Amino acid sequence: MPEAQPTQPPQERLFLVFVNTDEADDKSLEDELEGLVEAAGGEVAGSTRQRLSKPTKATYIGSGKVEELKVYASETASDTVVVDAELTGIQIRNLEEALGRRVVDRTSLILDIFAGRAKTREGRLQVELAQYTYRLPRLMSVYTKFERQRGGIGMRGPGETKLESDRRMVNARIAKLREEIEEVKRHRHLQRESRSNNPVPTVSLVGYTSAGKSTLMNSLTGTDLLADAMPFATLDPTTRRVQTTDGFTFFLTDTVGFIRHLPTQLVAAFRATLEEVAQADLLLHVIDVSHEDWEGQRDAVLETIETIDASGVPMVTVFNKVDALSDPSLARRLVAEWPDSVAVSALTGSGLDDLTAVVHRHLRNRFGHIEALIPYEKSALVESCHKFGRVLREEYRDDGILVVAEVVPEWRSKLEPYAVVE
Ligand SMILES: Nc1nc2c(ncn2[C@@H]2O[C@H](COP(=O)(O)OP(=O)(O)OP(=O)(O)O)[C@@H](O)[C@H]2O)c(=O)[nH]1
Ligand SMILES: [Mg+2]
Repeated sequence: MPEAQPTQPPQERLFLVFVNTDEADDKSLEDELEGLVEAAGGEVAGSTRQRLSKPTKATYIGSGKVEELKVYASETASDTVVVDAELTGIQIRNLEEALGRRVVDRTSLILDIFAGRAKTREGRLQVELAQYTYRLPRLMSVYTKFERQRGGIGMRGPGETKLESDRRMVNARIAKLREEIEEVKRHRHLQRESRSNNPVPTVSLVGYTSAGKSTLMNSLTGTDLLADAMPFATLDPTTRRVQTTDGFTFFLTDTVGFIRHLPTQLVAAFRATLEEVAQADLLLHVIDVSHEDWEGQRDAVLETIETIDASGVPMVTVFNKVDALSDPSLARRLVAEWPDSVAVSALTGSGLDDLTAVVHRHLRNRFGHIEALIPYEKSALVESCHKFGRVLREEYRDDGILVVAEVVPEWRSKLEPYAVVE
């Protein structure tokens, strides 16, 4: 008997609908959606474009386009249709009925990738919460037709409809997830508090997905994090200590990348993770300057930074992938034009010394100057000044230890009671 060959399950074939893109101008937006489909484990079967000044309520895209799409989808043997927009439950249901196949929007596609990537408990909880909050308002339309069919002899009277019980279940699950995330968050706060007793400054990498954040983290700290051209290679945050050549140390965090139209449910669910970003002392905004639409990506990141209330955190702009630039002078021009920016290649390591110098300069600025007379029984405070700041003068007197130092604000406030007022 011939042995059965192990076979890969066939990949789901997806047909894409780009909305308001132009092949000539928006190639990178279209490539981005294709990248998302591949990251979700699907195969692109084909695509079409739709110009829309105003989406229709029933099907988002126009009725003529729906007919056209039906033909394309069956000609290409597509299992699923992806619309590069956020659809309502009613639009999804109507499109699925008209096309006879599953319909997925941009948000569900991104949520799907996240669901496949989340590894830590917190990451999984956050993704599940995002999925439920996305689905809850869409449950209604899934059951509307079904509910209509249910009414009738023998079906009347008290009792819960399927929709009501499903909704109740989802709401209960959402409440439970929120509670669990709260619990993880409390634990994090405790960790953060213990870190503020040990106030090494923190720096967060932010940037568009695939900008090179993890590659930069690997080069700066010698970690071996996954760096991949696939969007959302990183989901769960990683923090490592970095020591510069002149002995200055800081914590560097690599975290989830941003994308245009990042689903709001995802931003809300990832609040705990993103709060870390908002509380950093400095952000390193990594930009893939070799990407044709790096300016659009930069703007999307700046918008997200605002949504997570991190726009008050000082930021250094890191123009990455300069090794891949066809015009190498671009990097020089950008650095000259943008304050607080550096040009690097996370891959080859060029410019990394400039980067650590800029980081050092920034973090030094946030150190406060203090002159204090510390009683001998509190001499541990002097030790801390050495550890977490720079001691400029140290004098052992009869009445205590006179210290002139530059320290981070947390320590400055601890020394304040002993400050020497001139
Ligand atoms: N040529 C070149 N490629 C780079 C450079 N930095 C990163 N890359 C490549 O860009 C791709 C994405 O890099 P990652 O480090 O995974 O990007 P990321 O910002 O962490 O992306 P996400 O985790 O998905 O948000 C990988 O294929 C890297 O090898 C660089 O300086 N030059
Ligand atoms: Mg990464």
